[in-house]
Formats: sequence, C-alpha cells, structure tokens
Amino acid sequence: MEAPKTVSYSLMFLAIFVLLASALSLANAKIQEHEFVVQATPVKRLCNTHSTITVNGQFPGPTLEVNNGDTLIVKVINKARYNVTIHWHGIRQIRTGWADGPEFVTQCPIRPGESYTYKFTIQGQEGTLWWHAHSSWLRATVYGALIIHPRGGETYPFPKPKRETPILLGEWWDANPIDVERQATQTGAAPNISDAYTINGQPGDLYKCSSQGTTIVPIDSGETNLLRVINAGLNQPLFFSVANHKLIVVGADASYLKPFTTNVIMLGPGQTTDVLIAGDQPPSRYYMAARAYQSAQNAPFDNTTTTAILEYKSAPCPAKGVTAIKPLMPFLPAYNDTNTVTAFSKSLRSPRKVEVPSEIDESLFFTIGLGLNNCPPNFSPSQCQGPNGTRFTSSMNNVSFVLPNKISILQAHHLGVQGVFTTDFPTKPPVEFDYTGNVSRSLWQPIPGTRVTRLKYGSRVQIVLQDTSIVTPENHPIHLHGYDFYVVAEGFGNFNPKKHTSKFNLVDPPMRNTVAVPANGWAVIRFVADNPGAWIMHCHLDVHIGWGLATILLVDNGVGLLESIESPPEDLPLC
Ligand SMILES: *[C@@H]1O[C@H](CO)[C@@H](O)[C@H](O)[C@H]1NC(C)=O
Ligand SMILES: *[C@@H]1O[C@H](CO)[C@@H](O)[C@H](O)[C@H]1NC(C)=O
Ligand SMILES: *[C@@H]1O[C@H](CO)[C@@H](O)[C@H](O)[C@H]1NC(C)=O
Ligand SMILES: *[C@@H]1O[C@H](CO)[C@@H](O)[C@H](O)[C@H]1NC(C)=O
Ligand SMILES: *[C@@H]1O[C@H](CO)[C@@H](O)[C@H](O)[C@H]1NC(C)=O
Ligand SMILES: *[C@@H]1O[C@H](CO)[C@@H](O)[C@H](O)[C@H]1NC(C)=O
Ligand SMILES: *[C@@H]1O[C@H](CO)[C@@H](O)[C@H](O)[C@H]1NC(C)=O
Ligand SMILES: [Cu+2]
Repeated sequence: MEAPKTVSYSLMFLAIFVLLASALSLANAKIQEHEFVVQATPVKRLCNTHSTITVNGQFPGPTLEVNNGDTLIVKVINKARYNVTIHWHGIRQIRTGWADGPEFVTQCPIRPGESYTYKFTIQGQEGTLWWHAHSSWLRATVYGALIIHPRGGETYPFPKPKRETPILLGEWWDANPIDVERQATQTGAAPNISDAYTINGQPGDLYKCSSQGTTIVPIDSGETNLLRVINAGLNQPLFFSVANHKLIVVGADASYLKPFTTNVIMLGPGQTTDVLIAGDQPPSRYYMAARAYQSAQNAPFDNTTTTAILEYKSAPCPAKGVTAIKPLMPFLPAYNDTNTVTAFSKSLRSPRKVEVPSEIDESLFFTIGLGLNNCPPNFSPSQCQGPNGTRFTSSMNNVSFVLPNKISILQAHHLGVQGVFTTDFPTKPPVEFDYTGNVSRSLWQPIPGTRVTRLKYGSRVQIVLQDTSIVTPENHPIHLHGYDFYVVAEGFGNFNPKKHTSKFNLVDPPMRNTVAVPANGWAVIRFVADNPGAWIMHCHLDVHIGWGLATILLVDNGVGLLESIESPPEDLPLC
C-alpha cells in the first residue's frame, strides 16, 4: 500500500505548489482604480476655441499604464450633454464582454448625468493599446493611450529603452465633430473632412496659430526612445516618419513583432505600432510628421501634415534674439503610395513560430465596401446630397449594419429577448461578382439589417475580408473586438482559395486586432473563438461605421464557468 500513498503525497505537494504559485502571481498583479469624467472643456486649436468633450479636462485623455495581469476599474461619469461609452481598444475582455463598450452592442449608452464602472483584467497582453469613446463621433476627442508593461520581473524582448513616448495621432475639426456627423447623416453626403491632424493633441507648427503648443519629444545622444504610435484619427489612414532616424518596428496592436527597420510606417485608424529610435544623429531638432494615406478615389481628404519635434537634450541653444533652429523635415510618401503600404505590411512577422489554427471549423467570406442608396420617396433632395442624388451607405456581405436602440445585442442574447437581431448573417456574399472590377450599378444598394454570425465556443475561424470597388476601392481598417487574430495573407484583386490558400503564412504571421485590408484587395484572418460574448467587427473609419460597415460575431459560452461570460455588472446602463 506504499505506492498510492506516495502518489497522494506528491499530489498534495503539487496542489500546494500550484496554490502558492497562483497566490504569488496574484500578489504581483495590481488593481488600479480610476475615475473618468466626460465633460465639455474649452480647447483652443487652429486659432479658435471649441467646447470640446474630454476626459478629466485633458486632451488627449489620461494615459493608463498597467502591467500584464493587472485589473483596471474605471468609473466613467458622464457630465457631457451626449450619450457616451468607452471602449478599451484591443483588450481581449476575456469573459468580461460587458466592459467592452460599443453602444448598443455590449451596453446601452451612459446617459448624461449617469455613470458606469468598467472592470476588466489584462490577460496575456503586452504593448500599446488605447481607449476611446464608442458612441457617435465622440472619439474624435475622447481618447487616450493604454500601455501594458510586462508583468513585474519580466522584460521586453529587446533592450530596455531609456525613454518611452506615446505618440497619439489624431484628427481635429475646427467645428463640433458631433455637428459634422449629424450634418452628414442629414444630407446623406460624405462628412466634412478634418482641418488638421494632431500629435498628442497638437497640430504642430505647420498650421496657423499652432507653433506655441507643438509637441516636443525628448531624446539624448546614445539613448533609445520607444515610440508607441497610435492612429486615433477618426477617418484617415496615416503615414508616419521621423527625419534622419530609422524606425525599428518591434510591435503592433500589443503583439510583438520580429524587429525590422524602415523609414516610414502606415497606420490605419485603430492600429498601433511600437518603434524604437536611436539618438544617433547630430544633437539638433528633427520633425516627426504624419499625413494621409488616401486610397479612395475622387474623394476629398485632409491633405495637411502634422508635426512634433524630436529634440536632443544636448542640442545647442539658439543665441539670444535668434529664432530656434528650423527642424529637418522627414520624407513622407505620396498620399496614394500604396506600394509603400504593401511593402510595410508584408514586413510584419511574429517573432517566432506561432500556433495558427491549421484546421478550420468556420470558413467565412465577407465583402466590405461602400454603396449608394437611391433617394427614398419621402426624402427631400436636401437629404440626398450623395453622388447623383443618392445617400452614402456601406455594408458587409450586402448587409448594412443597423444597431438596435432599445437593448444591447449582448443583453438581448443573455436574456433571450427575441426580435432584436437574427443569426442569419451570410457566410459568403449572397451574389458572387468581380468584386474589384467595374461593378454593375444594380449591385450597389445593400439591405439594412441587424444580422449576426453565431459561433460555437472554441471553433477555429477563418474570415476572408474582401474589398469591393463599389463607389470606390478603399483600404478599410477592420477591427475585431474581443480577439487578436493572425493575418495569414493579403493580396490584391479577388481572393481565390485555389490559388491563394497554399501561400498562407501559417508559421509566423503577425497578430493584430485591426487589419488594414488592401484597397481593391483582400486579407485573411484566423483565430480561435475562445471568448464568449457579442463582438462587433467593424471598419475603424467612423464615417463607414455610421453607414453600416460592421457586423457582430456572437460567440456562445463553452462548458462550465471558465468558458462562460460573467454575469452583467449591477450598474450596467440600460436603455
Ligand atoms: C461643413 O463644411 C461646409 C463647407 O465648408 C460648411 O459650410 C459647414 O458649416 C460645415 N459643417 C460643419 C458641421 O461644420
Ligand atoms: C497634398 O499636399 C502636397 C504638399 O504637402 C502637395 O504636393 C500635393 O499635391 C497635395 N495633393 C493633393 C491631392 O491635394
Ligand atoms: C498618385 O497621384 C498622382 C497625382 O496626384 C498621379 O500622378 C500618380 O500617378 C498617382 N500614383 C499612383 C500610384 O496612383
Ligand atoms: C453620376 O452620374 C453621372 C452622369 O450620369 C455618371 O457619369 C457618374 O458615373 C454617376 N456617378 C455615380 C457615383 O453614380
Ligand atoms: C462599366 O460598366 C458599364 C455598364 O455595365 C459601362 O457602361 C461602363 O462603360 C463600364 N466602365 C468601364 C470603365 O469599363
Ligand atoms: C444587395 O441586395 C439588394 C436587394 O436584394 C440587391 O438589389 C443588390 O443587388 C444586392 N447587392 C449585392 C452586392 O449583393
Ligand atoms: C441616448 O441613449 C438612449 C438609450 O439609453 C436613447 O434612447 C437615446 O436616443 C440616446 N440619445 C441620443 C441623442 O442618441
Ligand atoms: Cu471603411
């Protein structure tokens, strides 16, 4: 009878060890509590002062810095006159979908005068993410960085940089962005383009009245600065570059990458890229700059350039009475330089071999693109100011997504409320056509609907995202909530499984939460549906979300508590 005893002793020791280890890692993890007051604040930019919606009176809003494993508790108090919600962009929200934030998807909006406390734990993520409003166009000014450091005692997979600087690229309207959005909704036309881009809230000294506040980024000779670049712009993919300094790309969307060197990066709205720059140039002042990558054709865009100044601490001071040294300007690609975008995107690789699902349970094919609605009979011409008297629209698989307005999708699912959505979102385009060719006008008008895709817990999913040339081809940054996914392939023209499947990178594809699908092209993503909840997948150009370029992946609970979504918090806003 000796043997069983030994087994039970060693089992006991194992149990004690496991308990100790988890207690230790819990002791390491911290709980951070914050209060976000959403409020109108006077902000002066481009010579004018606007009553701007901010968080805690800051623009951009506060930077949250946490370690992997920490829990964030953020009480959002709405003192503004608009409905608001906050989304924690790229946080997986494992089992905590109620804290994800998109209005009418995982919660009803926080109404003026009310509050809601978001609570979630960061699990297995490191790098640069951000938070932003996910309600109307409020995120134009309601956003900030969310930086996840490694757990205590763990290190970056590259030498620790001396400094780290969040670089938030934004888009500024010399108007109330909510009015810009409302005007477009009324007229059916494209919304006004922005008046400036910003770096950390400042347009920089190439714009009128803006030299005073230009953002200064410090560096010193011989040291390294980790730039955590975030495209928080509302509608515009952006190129970013630093004069005379190489960018060593080490991460994107809070996933590490095999480091590579480049002069320029491109970020679609929603994307982040971590780059190291070395202080290896003569001590001086250098511009870092961002401007548009524009792939839509015949569409007006904001063609201005935002700058910040990379300043060496040891840079010589200008003599008295002499104006500061004019910084050197970096080379930025032409607005339509798709080749540079493709070369950059093809350089992204995971640091090592990763576990990409090789067998697929759910193979989905979603077209993404614009459309035009004929003017409805009861509309006046002033409401149909899109091309040739139409109204702009947008869709995935010919479904133009409509949000519910009396209950969120997640709550309707949780409570079994019928009639809010249907689970018949098409798994492939209802009509097959030459997606990137000259598309017949009869295919341009999609059908509005709240249709979702239901996925079993743990299913291995592949989605082909195929741009269409309806109205115009365009690079759409498609963002999936609740998940990171591998981008296993990208290309131009029509996706062809026979031709393209064998070329998938199933070894070291990059992991992202937002993929910039090539204009007149496609991207293929793969992930395991291991996080139950209602997850919106949408174009991160806010102009396109409003037109319906979104859908929902509804992931069922698995077996047992640990594979099921938690109960909704008691203060969850209801409609
Ligand atoms: C949009 O631009 C037009 C033309 O410049 C201007 O008249 C209008 O006031 C702008 N709309 C808003 C909401 O700022
Ligand atoms: C955009 O601005 C640049 C100068 O910054 C100019 O060379 C270019 O022609 C402009 N392009 C368009 C399409 O307006
Ligand atoms: C980019 O636009 C310029 C004119 O603005 C045009 O001459 C050039 O051919 C375009 N390049 C590409 C790659 O489309
Ligand atoms: C608008 O109508 C004109 C003239 O019929 C045509 O050339 C153009 O292609 C139309 N534009 C769209 C977007 O349908
Ligand atoms: C696109 O197709 C329409 C009819 O389907 C035709 O009138 C038009 O000329 C075509 N345009 C091009 C550029 O091929
Ligand atoms: C979308 O559906 C509408 C209505 O059935 C149809 O007229 C149109 O051709 C469809 N378009 C595509 C791309 O399937
Ligand atoms: C604010 O949210 C409520 C639902 O909670 C909704 O009924 C109302 O229409 C929203 N207001 C606006 C201006 O969207
Ligand atoms: Cu889009």
